[in-house]
Amino acid sequence: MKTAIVCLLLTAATATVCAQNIADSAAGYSGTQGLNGWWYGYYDVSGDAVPGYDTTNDFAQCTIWDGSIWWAGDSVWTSLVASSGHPNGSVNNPGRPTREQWAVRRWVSTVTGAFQVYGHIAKENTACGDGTTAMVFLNGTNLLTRSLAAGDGAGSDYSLEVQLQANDMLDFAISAGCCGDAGCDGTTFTAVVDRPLQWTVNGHYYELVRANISWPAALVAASSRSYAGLPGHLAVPTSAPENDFISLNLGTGNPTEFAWLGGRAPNDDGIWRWVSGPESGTQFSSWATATAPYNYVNWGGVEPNHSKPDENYLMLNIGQIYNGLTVGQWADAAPNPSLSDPVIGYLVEYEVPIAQLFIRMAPDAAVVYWSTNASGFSLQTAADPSPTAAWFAINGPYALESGFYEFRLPLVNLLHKQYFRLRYNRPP
Ligand SMILES: [Ca+2]
Ligand SMILES: [Ca+2]
Ligand SMILES: [Ca+2]
Repeated sequence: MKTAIVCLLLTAATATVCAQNIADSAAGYSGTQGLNGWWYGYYDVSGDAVPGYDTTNDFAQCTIWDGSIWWAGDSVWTSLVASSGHPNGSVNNPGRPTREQWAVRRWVSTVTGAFQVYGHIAKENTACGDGTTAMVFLNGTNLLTRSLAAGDGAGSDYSLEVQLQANDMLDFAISAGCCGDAGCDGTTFTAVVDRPLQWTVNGHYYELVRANISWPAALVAASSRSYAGLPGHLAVPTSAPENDFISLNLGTGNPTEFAWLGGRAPNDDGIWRWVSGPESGTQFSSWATATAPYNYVNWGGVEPNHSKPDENYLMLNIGQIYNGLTVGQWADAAPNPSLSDPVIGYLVEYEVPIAQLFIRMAPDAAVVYWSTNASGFSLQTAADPSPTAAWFAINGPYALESGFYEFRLPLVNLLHKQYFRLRYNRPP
């Protein structure tokens, strides 16, 4: 077994952090307050003389540890376990006195810099009640509020890009929801703090996100993330050094662990394409044979062996040697993780957004189209190309086909010369 760990000495902090993981609410859970930076508490809303959640004065520590659960008190439902919590209700609180309390899990930062905070939010008991509300605060500033319907057992992921200083407080709170009914309010709320790792050769950042997720969902989820102002996409290793950086630095060393990459055989014909990032649409493999322009693949053993229907999605071995595949080697997988396709998450690559703009004249329209590795680009037009000209947004709708956005401007709308440009609007 080969494991590789890269340790970063973080500035303005005493901690040396190995690889990307800084904190994990489930893995770091314990019966000791403050261990691993995690604290277990609550906000007694009904007893708060000054309405509103105040990080400094309103967080009270749970005092009862029963061997597996932290409780705010004997007479309330307010409690926390490794991956979930339960609030108390102000209107209906089955079997216990009514009183509004949030369950609050706190992490106190030991690090400084830009980080990702992400996890999953879902209802645990979907049988009754009025739902719950999950919230994230950074030193009391609300970063996220997500209302969960009573029956939302599937829930959803969240990700936040945050700037942290040492001793900053991240609070993950669960309230009884809209109407104070705490029936069936057990709520999954996980939190991971990590720092994507930068490969100095190209400046890109890479991150492993643990999630039980299909390849199509991972493609969307990766594109919704950003880090250091850079948009994310499902990772695309186009060379051996890039693939090595990912597999060595984000490898887990655990048995039976693979992660999604941004490759797919979209037509089920052995023609593999990168379908995320700036390489989107470019072929990289014909069955197991590398193709131009990258001339790089890292299939292992008999892969791609297409042993199941729709085994057309690319996964990377990030664990240990598995069925003859060494760490860093690729295999084709069906879109959903399974025992034979043991995918435990996805790899995100963050890089400077680019877009290429093309214009083609059709008989009835000017067809403006572009490819990009990021959302957040918008099309603009002007009669004068100077920077000070009046540029007008063309708000679409844009068709999206084969990785290209497309907009058709009917010729009758074209007067004289017309110029087009793409603007990147995503906030840093
Ligand atoms: Ca509720
Ligand atoms: Ca890449
Ligand atoms: Ca396979």
